[in-house]
Amino acid sequence: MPSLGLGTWKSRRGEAAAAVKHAIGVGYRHIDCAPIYKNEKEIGPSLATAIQQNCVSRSDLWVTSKLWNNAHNPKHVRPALERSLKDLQLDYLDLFLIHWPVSFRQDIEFPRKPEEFLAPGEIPLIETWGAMEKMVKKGLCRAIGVCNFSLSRLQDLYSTATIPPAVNQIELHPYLQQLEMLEYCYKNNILLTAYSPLGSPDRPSALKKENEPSLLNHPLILQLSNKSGATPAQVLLCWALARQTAVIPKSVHPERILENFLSHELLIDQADLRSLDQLNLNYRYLDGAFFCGPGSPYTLSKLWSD
Ligand code: NDP
Ligand code: 1BO
Repeated sequence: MPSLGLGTWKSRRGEAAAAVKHAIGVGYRHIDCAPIYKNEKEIGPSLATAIQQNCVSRSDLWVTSKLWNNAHNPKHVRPALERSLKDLQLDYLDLFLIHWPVSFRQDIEFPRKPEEFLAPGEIPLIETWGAMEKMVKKGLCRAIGVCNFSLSRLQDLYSTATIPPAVNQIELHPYLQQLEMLEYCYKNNILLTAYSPLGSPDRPSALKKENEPSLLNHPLILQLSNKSGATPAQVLLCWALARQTAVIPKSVHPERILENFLSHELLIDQADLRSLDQLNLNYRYLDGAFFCGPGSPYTLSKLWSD
């Protein structure tokens, strides 16, 4: 999996297609998608055109998509994957991920009432996983993995799966370093992909807390940016890459798409990068509280606790 990819959450219609086209043009070979981002239909033609015009071959491109929370029933897995394939205009995905360990009723895209959730365990995730394994055998995806799995949930899956998870895509940045997870995944050959590596500043305000700490403006990051000549975003991306995680910054601006991509060529002093390790706050920008409101069968402590 190419270690630096383009994120597409919040890339709006009218922006996502151009962002993907530009990204491929400057050298990205990894695009992170999901049906809940509501832009796979727009991204599909950009991928198809890039392949048809020989900007990139399909085999050099890594496309990830995800199974949304209302399709955990094993019988819904294949139709959901086929829908993403159709929208993305692909024959297979390189990576298919369970988006969250949280299940909804099939007719619900985003629950507003407690009864629209399925209780934890009502569809055991190992059964969803079994259906994902079948998708690999059918050739509809090359690899399967998960997102937002706590360490204990990942260990459970790893010990029971026939095909072990290839990837856990989780929030990772200097304020949320997840060292135990990093060590476990490294030892067990599971890749970690860092999402929200810049602090996800364009999240809708309903998903933001008051007085969130800013990553891009942290004095130490600005200091390292001045010292190295890299931009603050590049410092954060270099930090993620130095930890041997993949990283998928989102941007719809051509100059930032290029700036972010160039991170993997920058040589920032490793000791300077390691100085960011002191910034850990165990702080989540995307803590999943939107799944854990009053009456929900999900709680933050169960979602993340190990
Ligand atoms: P990021 O941390 O990537 O931040 C994106 C924001 O940073 C946008 O506002 C973007 O603005 C801005 N930005 C991008 N590049 C720069 C730069 N060089 N300088 C300054 N600002 C910049 O947040 P995301 O939450 O989007 O995470 C990245 C991707 O990870 C998502 O898009 C998605 O693909 C994936 N993800 C997966 C999740 C999961 O549950 N599996 C959860 C969250 C994210 P602009 O676009 O205007 O340039
Ligand atoms: C609900 C947010 C999903 C981002 O991947």
